[in-house]
Amino acid sequence: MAALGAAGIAFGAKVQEFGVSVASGLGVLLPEGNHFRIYSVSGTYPVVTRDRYRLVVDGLVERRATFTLADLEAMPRTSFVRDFQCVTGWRVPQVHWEGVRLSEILDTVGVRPGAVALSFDSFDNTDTESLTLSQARLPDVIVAYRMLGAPVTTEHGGPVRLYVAPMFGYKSLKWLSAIHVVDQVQPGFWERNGYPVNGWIDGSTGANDPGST
Ligand SMILES: Nc1nc2c(c(=O)[nH]1)N[C@H]1C(S)=C(S)[C@@H](COP(=O)(O)O)O[C@H]1N2
Ligand SMILES: [Mo]
Repeated sequence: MAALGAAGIAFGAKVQEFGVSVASGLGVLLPEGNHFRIYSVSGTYPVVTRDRYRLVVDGLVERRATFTLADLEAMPRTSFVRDFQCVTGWRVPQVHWEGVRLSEILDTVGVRPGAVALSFDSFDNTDTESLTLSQARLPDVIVAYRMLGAPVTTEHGGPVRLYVAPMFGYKSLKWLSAIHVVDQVQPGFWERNGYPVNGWIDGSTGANDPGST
């Protein structure tokens, strides 16, 4: 197992576009607003090169693992087209996503009895996220390395970000560094700041989500 340190991570000094660009209410879609806003709650873009990228998966697993980008790309890949929707109201229609299903990663490491949730860390050392195991196993919840028809850019959370298609954008953690399999849901950054832990876009339980093709 490769140890993951701060090596290889440089922080680009810039950009903060945090919650200020759209002041509309929940679910209000602005016709002129269908482009991505680049968010970073840390105020920085962690720059992780493709060569140095590592994803650690640990906690309640049979086999703790560290995945390189090549490891992830060698796993069964899935791709689909979905809208991306921020809880503040902006939405980008028909975004192409590609990566490996989170369920595939969980099956690779083996989930131990007693596990109920996942906690996600970012290379920004600030944002965090959570999903229950059953949410994580939905077919359109992926560890994404391509987006918009190209490798995920640094601004969008590359080389690797989470994409949780049935939920609002805040669940799609950028600059994904680690997945911890845990015995209870640990609300992430946005949830501790007031967003729902279960960020379903349609307000349902997600049971009717058609999944990906
Ligand atoms: N690490 C990190 N991930 C993050 C965020 C963030 O600030 N930091 N913002 C979230 C929110 S609220 C949204 S809407 C999307 C925005 O994705 P984008 O920056 O690629 O447009 O990223 C999500 N993931
Ligand atoms: Mo968001």
